[in-house]
Amino acid sequence: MKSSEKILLVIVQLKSDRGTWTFEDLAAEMEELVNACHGVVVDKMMCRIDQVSAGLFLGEGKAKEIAEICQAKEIDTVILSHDLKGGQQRNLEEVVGRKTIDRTQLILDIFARRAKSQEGKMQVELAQLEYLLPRLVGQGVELSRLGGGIGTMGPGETKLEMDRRRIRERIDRLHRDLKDVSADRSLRRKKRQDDGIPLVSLVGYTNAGKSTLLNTLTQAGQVTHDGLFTTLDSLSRQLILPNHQKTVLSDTVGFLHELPHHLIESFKATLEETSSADLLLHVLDVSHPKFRNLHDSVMSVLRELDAHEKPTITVLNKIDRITDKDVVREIMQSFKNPVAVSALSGENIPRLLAQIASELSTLIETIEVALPLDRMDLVNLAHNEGQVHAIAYDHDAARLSVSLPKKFAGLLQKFSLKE
Ligand SMILES: Nc1nc2c(ncn2[C@@H]2O[C@H](COP(=O)(O)OP(=O)(O)OP(=O)(O)O)[C@@H](O)[C@H]2O)c(=O)[nH]1
Ligand SMILES: [Mg+2]
Repeated sequence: MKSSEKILLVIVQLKSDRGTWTFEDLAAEMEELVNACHGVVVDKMMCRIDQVSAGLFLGEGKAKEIAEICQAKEIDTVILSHDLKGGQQRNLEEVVGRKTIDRTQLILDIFARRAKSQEGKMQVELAQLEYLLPRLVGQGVELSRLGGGIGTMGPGETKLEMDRRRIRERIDRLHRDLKDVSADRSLRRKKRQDDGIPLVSLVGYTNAGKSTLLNTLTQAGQVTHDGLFTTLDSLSRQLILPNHQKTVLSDTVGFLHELPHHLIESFKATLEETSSADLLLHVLDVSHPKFRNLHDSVMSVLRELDAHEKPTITVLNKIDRITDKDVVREIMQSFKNPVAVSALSGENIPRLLAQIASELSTLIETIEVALPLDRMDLVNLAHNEGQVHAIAYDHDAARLSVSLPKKFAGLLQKFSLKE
């Protein structure tokens, strides 16, 4: 594969989405994404669109202008910062005369390059094929008639399947295999819950410092790197808090502004670590000029995972890069449950550990109760909502030791064996 593909970036801003992301912000992020595929951005152009053209997406004049730049600068690939429909992509490619891909395809390409575990590769391939299927014409065509490179490879440098019938079969197969992996994972999770060990999950924008924090807290040896989407597979490690409480801390794939829906769907198994967590550590790189945008993007992915209302600590990271501590204090004002740290230097990590312990202690209570035998509803509740560590029946009561969320513990409190 050509590793120095020459790229023309077309940064699109639609009239409808003139929000908090400026052209410059979008361009900076697109450049990072291209870097992650080892492409070289030779030129970039801005493109404001008031009315999307059904056929070409852009206006005809703009498409011709792109074609001229491609000629003059010997561009290999045109990448749009906005998603295209299949027909628009083909038409645009025709006018431009170069391989033309959209943002989703670029992101999928990065994932395909980075996937290491079997599960990661399956998830990426599934996302790629589901993206591709509605874009094929007839029985199937080359993804791009204009050569390979960025956007055309599956995980592990395999060539993406291009035959419609075989893609369908492959998608079914991947769904089945991923379901098995997900079932394995649920079993392991259930075992941990039964042991009463809370799961603390790192979430955040890609490059926020999640893996660095995992390493600092647990010496996990997770790979860290200044670039986008370094981590794709989840990794869990035991973390013992200063109060000796055992927890499991998990690191997972980072989020991105408007993360393609296909990816979220196919990474559901990996992201279950997030949806089933007892506590989220939302890691935010406060040295990033647009850190508030990054925070909001993460919140919207969490919403999609239905995890946005989970107990959360906002970990304001990379404070070693901010010399004025008043600025840090001011930033702290605007976030829920903030702790400002440097995952790299270790600054304020003890404070974070204390905060984790304090959050967890407010969530779960372990009680010993003797429930009357005519209150099997409460025995069921203990089983369904908590972790029953021990249960014994005698002639008039079921004696249980159970850890469960405080709101349920309250219902059992009057049968407590301790004063
Ligand atoms: N200065 C500074 N750099 C940090 C800090 N934490 C992380 N970094 C750097 O930020 C970059 C990204 O860190 P990672 O830990 O790989 O980030 P991540 O959130 O795991 O990223 P993805 O896996 O891509 O989602 C690396 O170059 C780290 O060394 C910090 O507290 N201070
Ligand atoms: Mg990481």
